[in-house]
Amino acid sequence: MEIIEKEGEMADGVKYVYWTYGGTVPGSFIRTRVGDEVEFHLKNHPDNKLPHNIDLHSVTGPGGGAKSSFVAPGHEVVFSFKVINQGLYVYHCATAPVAMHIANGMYGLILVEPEGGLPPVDKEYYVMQGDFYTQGKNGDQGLQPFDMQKAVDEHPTYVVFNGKVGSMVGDKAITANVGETIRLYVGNGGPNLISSFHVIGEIFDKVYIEGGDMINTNVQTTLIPAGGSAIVEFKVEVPGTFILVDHALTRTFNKGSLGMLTVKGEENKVVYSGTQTEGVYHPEGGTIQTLPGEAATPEPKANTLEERIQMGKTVFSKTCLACHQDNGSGVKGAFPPLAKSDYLNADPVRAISIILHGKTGEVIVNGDKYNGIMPAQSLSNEEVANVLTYVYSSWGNKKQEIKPEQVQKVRGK
Ligand code: HEC
Ligand SMILES: [Cu+2]
Repeated sequence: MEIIEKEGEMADGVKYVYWTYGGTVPGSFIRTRVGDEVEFHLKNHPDNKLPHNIDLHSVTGPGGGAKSSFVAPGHEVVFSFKVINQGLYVYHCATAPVAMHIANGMYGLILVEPEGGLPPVDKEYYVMQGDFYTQGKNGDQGLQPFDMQKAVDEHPTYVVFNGKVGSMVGDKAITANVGETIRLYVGNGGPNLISSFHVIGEIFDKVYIEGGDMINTNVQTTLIPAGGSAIVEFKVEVPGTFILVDHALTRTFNKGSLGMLTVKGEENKVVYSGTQTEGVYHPEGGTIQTLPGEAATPEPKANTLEERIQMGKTVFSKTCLACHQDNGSGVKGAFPPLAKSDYLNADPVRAISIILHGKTGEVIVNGDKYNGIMPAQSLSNEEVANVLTYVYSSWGNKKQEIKPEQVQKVRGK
């Protein structure tokens, strides 16, 4: 294994100097079986600036190998060990300051399979969470140096899977087909945070707790300690996009720990129906009630452009404001702006579709990238027309009226 110190991208426009095992964060996945005798070669690239070493949690011996593997730039060390205990183990650099070496990306996983190997599955993936500390704020552009004080305070700027924001989303998402069983080797490099690992829309059929051989079943969220791991397995029954998160959710939505699993295949309406009916819900004692048999109050309709804008404003305040903000400014890095949005103005049909069907995946709005989740909004054709007309008529957008008939067309597709 070769240690490489190199500049990479933490997030769009945010550069960071990573220290890596094998050029990637996490480092190369090492696969062994109980009883294997491993001869380990650790090389420190001559262009590197620092000495490093490796502590493999699967090694029984002083420092997990750290003592025998200390290596200066331009050198190679060799040591041997026998893997005695099965499990999924973290390895990491243990050169002082250890937390800094880890915070710069020096960790990975080594699997020790039981005799005969783990039971077969259809797909296996490697995911490792880590927390990163930069001198600038989240999203500050350019090369960002490591911030020791933030690390000491345990206030990461980024919390990510596989070394960077967006490493597993969009076309980099992990994939599977309906009916397949997936095994995730999940590790947490830390250095500091504990991960509450969860996949939105899935239940883990099996979890090898903490990477050992005790198996728990039917788990929603599994705890992965800093410097620890878990093996999770689940069968995917329905198609869709499943979101991998640290369920400490501000990390996920504000610091980057979000990944995606895209599952293709046939729908299974028994396992998951999709929305079956959607009706008005008025709890007892609510102000407006329609009794069975009584004609429902017809939805008010806008007759003029003015009325449409007025009514659209009400929908906006109730439905969109929480994310896109009062003046349509959005929240940088999380919710794209609707004010003067080039993306919005370019294509009204697409805008209608986003409101009806929701949106995930990367979008670029006014030059800034966003990669969040907008849930589908359950609004009537009239409401969608009104709210979009309001948005188009506000904040410097290209004025235009959207009619309920246009919304119906997109809905019907
Ligand atoms: C829960 C938060 C949330 C709510 C509520 C929400 N959105 Fe969004 N919206 C988002 C996110 C996040 C994106 C970006 C999605 C992506 O990255 O793929 C987005 C994207 C958009 C876009 C395309 C990008 C742009 O800025 O032009 C439009 C248009 C939009 N939303 C309009 C609306 C309207 C209108 C409403 C109310 C009916 C609404 N949204 C409600 C979160 C939200
Ligand atoms: Cu190191």
